Amino acid sequence: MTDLYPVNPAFAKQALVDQAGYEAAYRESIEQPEAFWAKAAQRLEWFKQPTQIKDVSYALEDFRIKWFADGELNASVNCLDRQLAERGDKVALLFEPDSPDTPSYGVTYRELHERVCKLGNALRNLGVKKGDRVTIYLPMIPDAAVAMLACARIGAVHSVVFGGFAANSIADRVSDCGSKLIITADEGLRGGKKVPLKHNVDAALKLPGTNTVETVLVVRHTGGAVDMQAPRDRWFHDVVDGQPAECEPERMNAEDPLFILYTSGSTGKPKGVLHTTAGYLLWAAYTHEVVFDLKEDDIYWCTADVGWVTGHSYIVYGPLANGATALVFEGVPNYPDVSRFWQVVDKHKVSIFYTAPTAIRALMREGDGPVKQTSRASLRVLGTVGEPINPEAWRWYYEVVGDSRCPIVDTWWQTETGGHLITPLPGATALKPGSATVPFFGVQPALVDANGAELEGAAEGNLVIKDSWPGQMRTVYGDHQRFIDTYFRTYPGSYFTGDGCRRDEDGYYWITGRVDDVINVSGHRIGTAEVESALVSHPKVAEAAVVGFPHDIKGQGIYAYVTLVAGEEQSEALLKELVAHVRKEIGPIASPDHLQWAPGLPKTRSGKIMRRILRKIAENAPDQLGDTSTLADPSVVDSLVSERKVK
Ligand code: 6R9
Repeated sequence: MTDLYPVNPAFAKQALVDQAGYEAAYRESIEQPEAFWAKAAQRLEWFKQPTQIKDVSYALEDFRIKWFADGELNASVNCLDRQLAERGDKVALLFEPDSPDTPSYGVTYRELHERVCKLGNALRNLGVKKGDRVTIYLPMIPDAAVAMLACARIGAVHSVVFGGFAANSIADRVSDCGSKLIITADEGLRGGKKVPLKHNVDAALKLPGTNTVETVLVVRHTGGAVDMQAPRDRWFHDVVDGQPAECEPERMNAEDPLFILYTSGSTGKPKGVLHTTAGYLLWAAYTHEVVFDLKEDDIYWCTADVGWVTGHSYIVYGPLANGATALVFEGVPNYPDVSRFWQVVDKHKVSIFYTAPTAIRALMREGDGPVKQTSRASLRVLGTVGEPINPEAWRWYYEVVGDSRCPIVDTWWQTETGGHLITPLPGATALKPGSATVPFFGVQPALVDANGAELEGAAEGNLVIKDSWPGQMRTVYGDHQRFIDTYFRTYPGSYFTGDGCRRDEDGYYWITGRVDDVINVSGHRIGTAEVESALVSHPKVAEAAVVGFPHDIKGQGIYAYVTLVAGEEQSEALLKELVAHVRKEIGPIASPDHLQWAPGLPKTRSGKIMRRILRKIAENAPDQLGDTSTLADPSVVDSLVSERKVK
């Protein structure tokens, strides 16, 4: 029997949505989607109200996804101008620096509006026009939100690249979307260490395909020395500070692009997930309010980085469209010590706290002491995102961090979905540790078997979503066919999530993890193909195969099998060199946790690598290898098993 944590009646009473409210709204959203979403769209401010609500077909020969197609609006107006009358002096962004010794400060809605307008004007002066792409490669500082919103204001499409990515990954993303301008900083700071952001941009712009970049704006953050190359590189403050504090917002069609965000898939290079303006913004704002039970006085903190979709939807667009106060944290959970998160919660009286299971597991390992030395009395709602949370970590989060007082919303969603799809509502949904529970309004999940047949009742299968929701991605930038093939061809008529899932007898959903060749490392998606191609780009590597394996803290770790070019010697030094090579090619998040020399890889007679077998060896479960008789050379398996060393 699974544990059930019923809704606290006192919480339900003050909540935006209780159980009856959820059930009624969910039913309406499915039975009368047009009426439901027409009403929901009223939470946005429009230049021109939409009259067309939903225009969707998943049929491959007649494919289209459009929401609010004749409406016009501007996302930055919704996040800023709209708040000025009532909330001009309210703190929009509360900045907590990497070091607790550096003063924190708040940026009000009025100040944020001014900063966004000035940058918007500066970008226009530099020739950035509606539809142009701008790459943002910044640390977790308020300027990251300013940069995103300034793009939105003038109709430029932002592409934020996570600060942990290396030069090659920046160059791939810049060249794929043909960015005209990059906004970066001299350096970032994380856990007391400097991240050479400008230096990485310089290296990226030496790589082929990046010559669309005309300007690099550099925020002076740490004051560290950087090379400024005239006329390309300009100090942000030189270009921005003298600009007028008003900037005419671009009138955007609901379906005009808002941003591109690259994410890993099972094949090839990362895909540019493209979100459009109205549907995305509505989804981010609506879910942010209802899922976190947001109230006017909440201090809301999401620990994600703006380089990921969670930072886009739940640090910038959702909270600001709702007029909330969002904390922006530059640092890491264990610096200067493992009590930092809870110290920050106390310092700023955080009431809603949203983080990843990997952080919870890492902090749980440090024991209850660092948590218990803080009060956390301000906390009201806790959230998790990024990967399945194991029930043990869930209970620790609930009992130790939340003092058995705060509901936990385990939010399942993806870069592609724009915002939460399966999630509890804290005043409406009884919780089960490890389950993302039930669908949000308008979301119709289903489970299918390998042949696409829908499974009824309690079952386990592949998770698909049967109809569109406003926050859905609209295309893969520059490759619409790849969008259709990746998500709509496997199970015709449905959106395929790439996740496996179980549904229990109460209709609760339990995500079991990716069913494709994507590894979820600390909540970050890494494609096995990307790591493999980084490894084989090393001159001494002939072939590589990469799989995920269970990892206590990270959820999954990266396990690489490497075959060397004939004549090259295996050595501890080369092993280190290859790990460093992957870090340099992709970034530290893709470092293999384990690298095993493989004189040969298990392949079928047609030459396909049998990853199923490699996964079992990586898991150290050689007794579960299954049928190996179809291999071209079954003996390679024995040698890999005997060479498997547990670290
Ligand atoms: C938001 C985000 C998406 C993948 C997704 C799934 C996993 C995210 C989860 C979860 C179980 C949750 N995932 N949230 N699995 N429970 N609450 O993380 O987007 O980086 O695109 O990753 O993450 O496997 O398919 P993204």
